[in-house]
Amino acid sequence: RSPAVNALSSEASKPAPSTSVAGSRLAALNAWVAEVAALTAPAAVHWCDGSDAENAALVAQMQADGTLLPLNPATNPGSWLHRSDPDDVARVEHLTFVCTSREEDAGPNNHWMAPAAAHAKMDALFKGCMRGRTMYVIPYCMGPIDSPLSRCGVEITDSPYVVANMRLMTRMGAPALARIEREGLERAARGEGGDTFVKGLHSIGELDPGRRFIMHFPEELAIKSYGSGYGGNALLGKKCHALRIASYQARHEGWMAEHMLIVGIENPSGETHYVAAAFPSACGKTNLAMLIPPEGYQREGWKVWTVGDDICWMRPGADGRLYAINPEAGYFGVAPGTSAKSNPNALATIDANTIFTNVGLTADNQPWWEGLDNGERPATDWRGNPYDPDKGPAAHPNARFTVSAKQCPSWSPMAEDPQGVPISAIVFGGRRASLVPLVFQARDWTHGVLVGAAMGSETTAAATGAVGVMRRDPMAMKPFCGYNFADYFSHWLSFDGAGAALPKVFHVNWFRKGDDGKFLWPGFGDNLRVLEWMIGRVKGEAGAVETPIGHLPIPTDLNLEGVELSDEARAKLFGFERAGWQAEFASIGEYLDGYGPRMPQALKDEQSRIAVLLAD
Ligand code: SAT
Ligand code: MN
Repeated sequence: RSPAVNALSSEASKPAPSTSVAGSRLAALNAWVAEVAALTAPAAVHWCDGSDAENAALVAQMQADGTLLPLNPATNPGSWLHRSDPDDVARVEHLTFVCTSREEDAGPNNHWMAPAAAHAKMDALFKGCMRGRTMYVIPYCMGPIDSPLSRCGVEITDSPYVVANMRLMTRMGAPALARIEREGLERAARGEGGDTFVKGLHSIGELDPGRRFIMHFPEELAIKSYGSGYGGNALLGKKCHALRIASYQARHEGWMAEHMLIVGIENPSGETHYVAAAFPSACGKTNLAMLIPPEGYQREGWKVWTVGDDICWMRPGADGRLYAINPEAGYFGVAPGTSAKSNPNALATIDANTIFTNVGLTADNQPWWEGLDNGERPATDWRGNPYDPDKGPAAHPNARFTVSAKQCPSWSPMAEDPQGVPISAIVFGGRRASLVPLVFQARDWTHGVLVGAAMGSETTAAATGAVGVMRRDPMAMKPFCGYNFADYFSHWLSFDGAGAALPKVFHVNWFRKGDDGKFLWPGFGDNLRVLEWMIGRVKGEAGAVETPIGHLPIPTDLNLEGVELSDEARAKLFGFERAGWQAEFASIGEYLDGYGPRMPQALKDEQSRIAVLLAD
């Protein structure tokens, strides 16, 4: 029996009204959808148009079957709680694969499987897996619909939760389909083979961690994800497409797909500098992107504009500068720790029309998480059990909110600009309790690439596995680079062409701790002081001292008015610890050597040069 087309909710069980699954003017897309339907055997096929009516029907259906629980309409209008399977709460890096024809193209930074074997393994899982369910076809566009930097994809899924999240996180539905059709028809008219859109196939399957895989086929622009409903594993436009597949595409097409927030800093004269910053998952990208200036800065007229909080696509413009877009349309942020103190803009953003996943609940159905600190108390934990502090936190440490970017009070209208925003500074950073100072500047682009390549950070709850273990996470892309890191660093180095007006590169560490184990830097809004120094450096105005690891400010180079720092804090935040850096550079050298001869010589030379300076 052929599946019904565009049947929602209860209609899914009615007899099929149509024998065709044609929903597009693009034959290649129809053929792929038909092929997937034949494999997965759904009861119905629904092509998503992204309309309000469609969303309302899906939400009603999810409310009816308990996938979404309504939150208090007085405090959280239009908002919902989703409780995931307790074994499905984060990305699964050990089950995530990059399937290139040659293993060395995936690199030691990825798990690899031969494409034919991976397809066979996944197709066996997908066979008949949508029986009795509706299969949703989601055309989406990453980036403004009319931007030349944007790229499209189609995700097929059996999860209405995924549809609702994709609607918030991407430009989804009819406009995206129109772009996909136009690009596909143009390509066909040119007589070229291949697809212009990324094909993502997803099923929640049985949510069995033993039958869960996230497979990427960059050479085919394809993704197959089975057995998880969690964000990074299931919202395929996000990490799977916009980072793993896009990084591979970007390398071949001369652009960059990065795990970076994009923030605009407007000074009192009305001049805005855009900064792109790469931090690993759950290290404060959302907080920096939505920063609220300290009081003194507000009085002077400083403003902060949020362009993106997680992903940045950049390419050189005619003037040699890098121009960036945020490919996403929403935020998939970490809830725990989000408070009126840490991120008031995020709190304002999520006060309506938000999907919360795995947070706790108060007695009157308000969402609750550790660190929210608004005087409310949790009654129910993220699993739906009565809250008992002895049994763990009320919210899962990786509990999330999904919300449209435009609800953010600091949302930048430039996020819709098809040309993107010019980037003045690139910032790398991680969680480092020791050694790494508050901020330093790379001497030049090559040194900056080394600073990014050498990034280290303590692991967080965003992926399953141990938390707080220091690992190398180059450019915060360890889990997301769709090809060999050695080639990725070569690609980064290749931008240093003649006449390029590239951004200045910096490294920050908001997470330096004192002997008592407490953070030495206040962070959050006060991070603007560090951004101001960076912009001063970009303009050739701010001071710094030269050290083997780069240009370091002395405390008087920053505006620290109103910030109280102990002598220990000053010494550690602004100090250069030669012996520690010698050991760090030995470890960086070993790390680069681990990639063998593919590692670009220029990067190894840069490492050796600094190691020699450190030895003096
Ligand atoms: O991977 S997600 O996009 O779900 C969140 C993250 O880890 O950055
Ligand atoms: Mn991320």
